[in-house]
Amino acid sequence: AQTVIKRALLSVSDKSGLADLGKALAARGVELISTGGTARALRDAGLEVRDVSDLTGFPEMMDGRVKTLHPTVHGGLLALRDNDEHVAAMKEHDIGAIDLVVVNLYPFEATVAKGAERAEIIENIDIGGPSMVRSAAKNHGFVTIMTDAADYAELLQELDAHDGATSDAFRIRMAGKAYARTAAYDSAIASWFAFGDAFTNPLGADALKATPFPDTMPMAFKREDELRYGENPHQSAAIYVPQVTGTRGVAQAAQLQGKALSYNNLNDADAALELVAEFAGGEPAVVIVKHANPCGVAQGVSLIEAWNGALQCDSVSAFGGIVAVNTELDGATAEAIASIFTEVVIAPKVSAEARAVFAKKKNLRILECGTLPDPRRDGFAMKTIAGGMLIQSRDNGAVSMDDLKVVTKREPTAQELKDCLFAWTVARHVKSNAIVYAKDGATAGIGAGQMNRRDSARIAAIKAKEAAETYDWPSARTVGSAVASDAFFPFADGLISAAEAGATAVIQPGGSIRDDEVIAAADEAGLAMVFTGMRHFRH
Ligand code: 93A
Repeated sequence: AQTVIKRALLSVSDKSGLADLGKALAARGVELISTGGTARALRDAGLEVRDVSDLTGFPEMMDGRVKTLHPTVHGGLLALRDNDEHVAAMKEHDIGAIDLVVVNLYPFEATVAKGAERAEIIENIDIGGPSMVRSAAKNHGFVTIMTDAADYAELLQELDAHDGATSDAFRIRMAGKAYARTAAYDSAIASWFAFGDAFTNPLGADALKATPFPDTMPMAFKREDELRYGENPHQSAAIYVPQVTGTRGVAQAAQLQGKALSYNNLNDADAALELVAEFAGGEPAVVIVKHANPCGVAQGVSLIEAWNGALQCDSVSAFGGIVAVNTELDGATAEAIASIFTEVVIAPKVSAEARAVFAKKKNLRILECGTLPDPRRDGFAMKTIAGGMLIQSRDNGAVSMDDLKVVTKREPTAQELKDCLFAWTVARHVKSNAIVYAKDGATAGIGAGQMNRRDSARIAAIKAKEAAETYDWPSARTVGSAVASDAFFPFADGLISAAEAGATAVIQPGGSIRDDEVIAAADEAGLAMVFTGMRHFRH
């Protein structure tokens, strides 16, 4: 069906492009009908407009809550023009057909995002707008629905190409887009009710603790960017950001320079930032990530010292790495980072000196994230599986000194305990099975992603040995180190491997049915071992 567009109803909160569209429609002989603010904007542009209130015989009332919710409007949108009964009903009730609807909705998402009070947020839940959008889209056989100013130009091209009508294909595409918009809009509202921040949530802070897994998962995300490709060049990818949460992280970081961020860059930068955020407010810290696993982590009295400590853990893997720091990035550290091939650097702040250094490396991607994300925040982690999606709460659990239980004859020394907690902090950010050796606030060896724990322990030790050869150290840094295991040692073999590498202290969750054997092996090797009672699998 090709309906020549004679009457258009325009009702938009975002008035960009409105005057031009109104003029273009009027020039094509289309009658314009509009709500209060939209009508005013069109009149200001010198156009003739009929008020909706004139059409309905009702004034806009209740602070605008009821403007277009009327049979004259919805009958004009929903009537099937080729149905005799519908046409007769239109005639009987003096309802004129509406051929084109241009609507965008009250800015609910933006109102939440700006931290408005609850009453203002509620007032920005649009009722009449989505109703018109849905009516017009349902009747897309006859009615054209426009919900995005970016499509106005194409609409005019359609009218010119089809003698004042639009093509079926265009109306169908715009109808699909319209329902995607109302679906996303209601999702944003539902997510605000479910998880909105503590100040604006209708139930206050406690609502955040209420059952996090509703029967249907309201999640409203909007596309931030299309990415060149996904994990591999034959995959496509995009980045989405949630519309109503206040959490900030890699997705909100400002890119100061460099090539466009890839899917892997973003994934790795996220892993690096989340780990370095564990050291927020502490000594300067550096994390180097490769393939979403840290290959070097260190703290130091200065950032450059931390960089050297992190690099020395595994300088081979650091090639092409993603670097995150927990404090303002200074010029000297920037020089050191820029001296090896690096893909991405992310910092809360990048000093003028550091910027000048990086400016010489045009391709290097530099991100500035402002504040560091809170590692202990609530939230969700999602993963798709064939035919479904797994959702879990974030791994935000943490242990403190008080939670640690010494299980060996020997107590760890104060330094061993410090190294244990450092290794443990890193291990939770390493893919399982994770084994991390640490000494004096730096990782000495990292074993990641193996299918058994003993192999992770051995791989980490091999890397430490190679580092010792590279830097001509008398021994590997694993000698006299603390070793962390993300989950319990199911057998003594992994622990024995760690002892052979020179570890003197162990931190692990405990809880294996063979804990006794593992503890006995630790005692025999003279190790001190603490249990955390908490596991940190990461897959
Ligand atoms: O308050 S509403 O839910 N009730 C309505 O009947 C209604 N009709 C249109 N919101 C309604 N609208 C919305 O008003 C539109 O979706 C649009 O966002 C806005 C345009 O108002 P104005 O023309 O006064 O700027």
